[in-house]
Amino acid sequence: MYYPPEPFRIKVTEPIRLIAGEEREARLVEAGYNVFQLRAEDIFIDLLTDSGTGAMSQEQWASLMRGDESYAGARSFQRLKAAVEDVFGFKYFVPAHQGRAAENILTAVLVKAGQYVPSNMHFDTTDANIRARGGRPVNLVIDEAFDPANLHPFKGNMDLGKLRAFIGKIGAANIPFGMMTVTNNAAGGQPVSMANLKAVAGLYHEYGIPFFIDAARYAENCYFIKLREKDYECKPVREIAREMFSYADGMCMSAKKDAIVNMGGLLCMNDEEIFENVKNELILREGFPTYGGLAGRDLDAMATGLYEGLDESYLAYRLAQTAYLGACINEAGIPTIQPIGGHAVYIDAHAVFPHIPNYEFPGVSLAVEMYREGAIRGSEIGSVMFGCLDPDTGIWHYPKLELLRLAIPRRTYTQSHMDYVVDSLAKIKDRADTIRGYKFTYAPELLRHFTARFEPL
Ligand code: P70
Repeated sequence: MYYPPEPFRIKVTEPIRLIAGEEREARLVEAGYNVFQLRAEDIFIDLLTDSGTGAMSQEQWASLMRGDESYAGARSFQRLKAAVEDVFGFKYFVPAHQGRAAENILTAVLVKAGQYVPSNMHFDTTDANIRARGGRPVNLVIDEAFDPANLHPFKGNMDLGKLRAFIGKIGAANIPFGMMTVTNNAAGGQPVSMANLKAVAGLYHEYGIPFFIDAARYAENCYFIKLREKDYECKPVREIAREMFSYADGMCMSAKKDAIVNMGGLLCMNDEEIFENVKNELILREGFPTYGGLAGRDLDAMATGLYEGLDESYLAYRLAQTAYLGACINEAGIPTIQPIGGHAVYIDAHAVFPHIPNYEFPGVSLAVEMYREGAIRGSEIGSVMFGCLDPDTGIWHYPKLELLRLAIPRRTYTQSHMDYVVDSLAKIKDRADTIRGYKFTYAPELLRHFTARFEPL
């Protein structure tokens, strides 16, 4: 298994400590067995998310010092504007404090109650923001995405037949915009091919439906295109990105992922009227359009991070590190979604605990065991996150996959950290048949994974 040398060396360190097993047990009880409720200092390896948890570079720290905190028209905004125009090529944009803030503004401006927003798969906050406006998120990814062993190189692709049938059934007038999430976070961090994205854009446009990309991990997606799609192997990733965004009418992005900042987001578009409405909504909710809820220094660090996230030696290392963790976990006999995605390894929790049904949350069982075993934190991507009550039928729907995601913060952990995670998982596997499921003691209506509490069965 190949672990690439990191294309950086370490100048600043942050201590982590491994607390004793009995202490971990007590922390789990206090947290209601929801790892979101643990204190970060009680965690040894934190793979809860790759969002906002990456290490900034020396250039980004220098950018923070250059930050211009003027309320309006700051120099830092101009730097960000130049970077956004250069990297994405949209006519208009506003910063937002993170991805869900951009989604909130977009859905506030475009979604009316009862309307539908199709995508390959919406991630948690996008799904919730559409629902919060009375809209219906719809996932139309290819069926291969739900077969963890299937080796399709672009498992994030939209099923074009399903999309055409859906538009035909619902009618374009009930679809304020269509989306694609790149990479597809809800089912394995899997990429979308350029051919598929182009065809999806063509289909939306055939019906006059605006097309927005959820671009949280677009750079990783573009590198997968370079590695896997014919005719792209010699193209610079920056050109691949420009081509990708040229097919869309806009995008929203959590900059906490591929722009490698601790906080930030973007909302871009080509339509002037949408931009005017977005600006007014932004002023009400986030801030003046030249800072959008961020400090000037955050805008500056984002401008620098946008380029670093597209650096090809960084991207090669990034995807190889994730592939290494996945391959070692598989070698220990633990099934994951295949192929290994860009930012995370997704363990098939249902395969690890076949005796735990989806309504007893096998992903929560695995998240708890990882903390118990090694003070490692991962996140459930299964029935807690995506189980939902159908408003029309009153029936509970469960997602097709019960996953435990190990998301790798950017430029943060090394090979020995990854090996430690694999050792801990191997020990859990040895006692898998003794592990039980969980039930809710508290759950809010939307985004319940963040604050739910559980009890072991
Ligand atoms: C993650 C976080 C955020 C996200 C995303 C896509 C494709 C938008 C957003 C919202 C959320 C999360 C999940 C589990 C644990 C912690 C955090 N994804 N679109 O880790 O962006 O968070 O900036 O509002 O993946 O995948 P933002």
